[in-house]
Amino acid sequence: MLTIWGRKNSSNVMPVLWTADELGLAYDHKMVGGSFGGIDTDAFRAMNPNMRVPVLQDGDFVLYESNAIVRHLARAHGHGSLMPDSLHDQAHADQWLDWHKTTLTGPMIDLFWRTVRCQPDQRNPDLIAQAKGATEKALSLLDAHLACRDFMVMDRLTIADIPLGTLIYRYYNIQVDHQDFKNIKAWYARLQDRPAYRRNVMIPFGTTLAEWDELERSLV
Ligand SMILES: N[C@@H](CCC(=O)N[C@@H](CS)C(=O)NCC(=O)O)C(=O)O
Repeated sequence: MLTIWGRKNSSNVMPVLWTADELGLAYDHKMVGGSFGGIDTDAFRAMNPNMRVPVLQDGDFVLYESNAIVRHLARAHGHGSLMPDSLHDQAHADQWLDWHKTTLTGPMIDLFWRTVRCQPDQRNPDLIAQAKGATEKALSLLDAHLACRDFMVMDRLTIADIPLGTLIYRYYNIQVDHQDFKNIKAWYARLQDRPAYRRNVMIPFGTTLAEWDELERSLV
């Protein structure tokens, strides 16, 4: 039996839960990290010395790094669905998974921490504007890529859509003015048609640190 470790409101855990759900996998879920704790233990450190979620455990096999877990689940269970068939499509999916981590995640998470996960009196409008500008610079490129396709790679949902689709929910639910990205919006609507996206990604996170904490406590 697979075990997925990590709190449901983490943008790194969500892609793993969404992938497992799309593939119809059975798994045991351990809500650890954040206010749930459980990652500062010898047992958890033995699985992930970074003391970060998510972690996938399958008997003696243990894997950390969210995008590596998404790739592994799709390789093991998702040929013909989440894992593209051809080497070229697989390479393009890898390209977008790397782009997600190296280009979009930094500014997007910066924007998130400077708005939602920051005490209201500590918010710095200049730094928020800077993070929003950097996020939208990256998103302009994503919008251009989506101009002539329905999904990131191929004509169906693949692993390339999953971590990026997770961050897009964050972007549209942070209380800032949103740039009018027509192609991203259409793709986001396509993702929202999927029950597994709604179940695993569209989890309200509030607009303030107090709301974030309260919503985290209400997760089961
Ligand atoms: N590169 C790692 C980053 C993992 C990470 O930073 N996870 C955060 C949650 S988003 C974490 O574990 N924070 C500590 C906590 O939740 O207690 C991955 O993609 O898996």
